[in-house]
Amino acid sequence: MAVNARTISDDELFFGHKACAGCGGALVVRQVLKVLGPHAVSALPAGCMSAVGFNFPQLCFSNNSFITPFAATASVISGIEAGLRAQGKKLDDCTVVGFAGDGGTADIGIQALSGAIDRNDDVLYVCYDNEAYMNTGIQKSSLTPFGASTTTTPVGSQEQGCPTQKKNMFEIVAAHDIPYAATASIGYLPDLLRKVEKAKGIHGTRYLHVIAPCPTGWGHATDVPIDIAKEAVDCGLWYLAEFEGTQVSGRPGGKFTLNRDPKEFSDVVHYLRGQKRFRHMTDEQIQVVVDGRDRTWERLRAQWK
Ligand SMILES: Cc1ncc(C[n+]2csc(CCOP(=O)(O)OP(=O)(O)O)c2C)c(N)n1
Repeated sequence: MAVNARTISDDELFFGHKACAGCGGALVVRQVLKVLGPHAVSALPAGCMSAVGFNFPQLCFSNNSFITPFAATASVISGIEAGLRAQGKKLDDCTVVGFAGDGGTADIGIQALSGAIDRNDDVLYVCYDNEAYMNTGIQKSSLTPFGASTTTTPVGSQEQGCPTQKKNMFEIVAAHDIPYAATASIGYLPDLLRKVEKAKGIHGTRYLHVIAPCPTGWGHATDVPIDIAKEAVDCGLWYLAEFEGTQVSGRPGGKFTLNRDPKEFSDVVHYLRGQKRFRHMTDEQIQVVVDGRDRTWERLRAQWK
């Protein structure tokens, strides 16, 4: 039975999935595939997007799409790319794209990703960052922000949420001198779509890191993920930037561009208090967050402007 008949519109490639209401990750997959088109070949590791997208017989991808082992997103897209090239396919027409969560990218998948960038495989890697291992019940990853309550960093007499700072994946990836990398937010969709379009037109490895709120794990209403993702940028806890490596920029070592530099940040406390995972945070913990933000922006403004 053709269960994936294209009933919505021809550019919708990811629909009918079983993601929670308001899932930011699902929006990332849907929007990126819209730009890449039906010949894109995608691969997704264990994580929410494969769990909600491949429920046989209700398969929710209209393009060719694969599930990979948890650690192997970048290895699998490298293999698909090699296979397509061996068949004489032009990768301009069929972008090979991986979609992985923050755990699948910054923890277990980082070795495969680093290897793909080192080989400059002709693939696009998209990390939808919901800041924890959501599919298995909200465990801390290395991209969980300081203070966030998760099931492995609970709040109680001994612990006050996540004790570590969010790892800076964008700059780790840029340090490989990758042809193109960018950060994005579902709160700034036109910026995200522009970056996907740009990545599509570049050969070699490309990386997009998109902040994607998760109402279930972050503890906010299902109709506000876009607002929360926008607020993350506006209050300065997430920045929108691009990196063009030597191959693209022509500048040895590459070039960073800050896409948005708010004159004034919106209120961090408002951002934190709007999410259950941060509601326990003390004034001291909030000050750590604000000081970290200010130090980051001082560095960005001094180096990238
Ligand atoms: C080798 C291995 N270890 C653990 C798991 C269990 N597992 C499946 S999905 C998942 C969480 C994935 O988290 P993340 O990559 O952040 O994506 P999200 O679920 O948030 O979309 C885990 C731990 C697995 N499938 N394979």
